[in-house]
Amino acid sequence: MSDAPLEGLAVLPGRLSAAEQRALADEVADVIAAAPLFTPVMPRTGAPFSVRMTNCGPLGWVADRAGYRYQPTHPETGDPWPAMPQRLIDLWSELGAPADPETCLINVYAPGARMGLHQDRDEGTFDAPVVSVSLGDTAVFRMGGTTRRGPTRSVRLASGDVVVFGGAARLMYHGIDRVLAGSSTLLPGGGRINLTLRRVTPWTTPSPKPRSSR
Ligand code: MD3
Ligand code: FE
Repeated sequence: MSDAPLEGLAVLPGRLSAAEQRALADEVADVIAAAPLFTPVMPRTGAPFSVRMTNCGPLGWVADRAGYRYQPTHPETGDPWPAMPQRLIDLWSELGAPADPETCLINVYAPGARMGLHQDRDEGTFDAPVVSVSLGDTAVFRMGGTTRRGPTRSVRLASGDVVVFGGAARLMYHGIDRVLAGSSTLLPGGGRINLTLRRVTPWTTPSPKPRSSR
């Protein structure tokens, strides 16, 4: 079996400047103030994630005893998710992703938080890439193939790094082994924030305007 990186994976180290990271971290703090972090739990067992989450954009990912799903409102406040910061919409389109992103999932890693190896399959389309933006402390990111077994490799994701998971990489297994405390001063109190931009529903490409015959 080949251990070449999956087709459709693009790692962009330092894609965001220090100033862009600062501005984005401030906008994310505003989102969290309006849509408080919640602790997702595993369906059925109710075991809590160590990562806390919130969302912005028209839809947001939630996890409770009933399952994993996207919904238009915050699970605790019932409010619609805050608007997606324009700079995230712009980043998404600069990376060549289609239509507009429908959600930005905000994962907050306090020291010691991690995320086990998993596949992201709750979206109604896998045709669009997932775009990940890392802020704050460096993460040890583990990525495998499109089946649970087989070789994995580990990559460090630092503040300002952006990763595009398109093509075959869209369905790769991945997780966060650990976060390196003290590796960044971006976030007050340390820790790490990961943003993932996604399409949840299929989009239709506008059909060409019929050309007038005269
Ligand atoms: C590959 N987040 O939110 S980012 C997730 O750092 C998630 O918080 C991790 O896994 C984090 O689902 C990893 C990298 C990532 C995110 C989403 C992906 C890789 C992905 C979706 C499909 C394929
Ligand atoms: Fe994931």
